[in-house]
Amino acid sequence: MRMKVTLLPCTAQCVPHICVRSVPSSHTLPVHAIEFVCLEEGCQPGPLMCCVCKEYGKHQGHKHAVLEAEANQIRASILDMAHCIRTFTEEVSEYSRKLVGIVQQIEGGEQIVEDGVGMAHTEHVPGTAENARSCVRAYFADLHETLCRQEEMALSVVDAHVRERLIWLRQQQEDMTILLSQVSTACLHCEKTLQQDDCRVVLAKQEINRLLETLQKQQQQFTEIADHVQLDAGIPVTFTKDNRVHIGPKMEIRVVTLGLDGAGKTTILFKLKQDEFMQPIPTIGFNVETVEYKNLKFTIWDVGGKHKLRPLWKHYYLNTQAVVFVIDSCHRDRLMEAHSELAKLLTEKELRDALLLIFANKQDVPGAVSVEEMTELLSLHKLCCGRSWHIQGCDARSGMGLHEGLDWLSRQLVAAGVLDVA
Ligand code: G3D
Ligand code: MG
Repeated sequence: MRMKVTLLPCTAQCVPHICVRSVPSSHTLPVHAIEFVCLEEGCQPGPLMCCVCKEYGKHQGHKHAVLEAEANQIRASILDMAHCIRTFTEEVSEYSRKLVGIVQQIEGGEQIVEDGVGMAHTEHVPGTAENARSCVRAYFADLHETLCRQEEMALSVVDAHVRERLIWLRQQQEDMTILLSQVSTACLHCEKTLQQDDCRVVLAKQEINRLLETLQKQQQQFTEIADHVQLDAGIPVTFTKDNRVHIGPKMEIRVVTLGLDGAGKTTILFKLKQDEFMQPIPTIGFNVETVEYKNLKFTIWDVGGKHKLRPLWKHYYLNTQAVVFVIDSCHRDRLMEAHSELAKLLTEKELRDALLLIFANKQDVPGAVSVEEMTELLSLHKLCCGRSWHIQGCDARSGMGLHEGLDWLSRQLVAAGVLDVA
């Protein structure tokens, strides 16, 4: 489209040296039509040009454009800009609309709906805030229900324990009453015999001997029972992390120790039992030992790790609360084999809830793979994702790191703060 062009007069003193000299100051300055636009950077504040200032004046020799063309170009860019502004405005409006929508979705509100007979009525639409609150309430209601159930179960365990204990104690009371009456009958008999004449005393000898023999036996039995039974009214209670109750001074934990052959499983088991004399037997099938540690009593199954024995591992998984997986840290070329055995283990259904303690053993050997490197090389974070696991560097020969590993296990098994494990 061709724009209508008006040629403006040039009011500037475009050629002052000519104009000023040729025209007296009282006269009007010469005016010329504006036909060009100066393109020089320095002339941007006053770019308009007439043919005189183009040839002789302040724009002499400057790059320039024809006024009409330049004005058209500026009009085109203004149109472009207007288009951009429209798009931008639409975008901002759209965003604002979305913000309003999101606020409404969070807050919820009323909605008009039609019922079956075409009657409109308002209905409350819950927002995401309300949904989230309901979700939290449902979660805690469920948790509360689970806790109540667990509390009932724990109380029934305590009640059963108390009932059995009282039955046993009352039985003991009865036994002691009978025993006392037997003893007093015997004493009475002895006293009577003492008061009798010599013939009767001699004739009673056999009976008295039988009586004394029986008394001695009863005394022996009584001493045995009294030595083994701890008469204590205490009922020590411990809670597991899944809120089961354990009654007794020691909580029993079933642990299975697995790993490739030569990783150090048996050495670890023997080291943990170091206070007792142990016959070093090569692991053909398994070793099983009870290790008492703090308030826990670990029954540790050390299962042979040779290739052909590995299919047997699964027979030891049942009721296992923790798996100790031992890795030989100085045998880099067997790490991938260890990784694949561990990966297999973790897919076992029976070990789904078992804790996993990984012993990176033989840390005393120079060049052993560090705990950090092992974690990286075996991708443990990925492999053990979603279960309670811990990797502990150790040296089974000196025992370094073993108790730290057991500490971690006891912390995982016993509900925090319930029992002093120190
Ligand atoms: P396993 O039961 O897992 O098959 P073992 O493994 O306990 O029988 O140990 C295999 C070898 O590794 C043994 O060497 C043992 O002494 C050694 N070993 C175990 N733990 C360590 C450790 O922490 N450091 C070092 N340096 N050696 C360890 P032998 O020579 O007796 O066969
Ligand atoms: Mg062994």
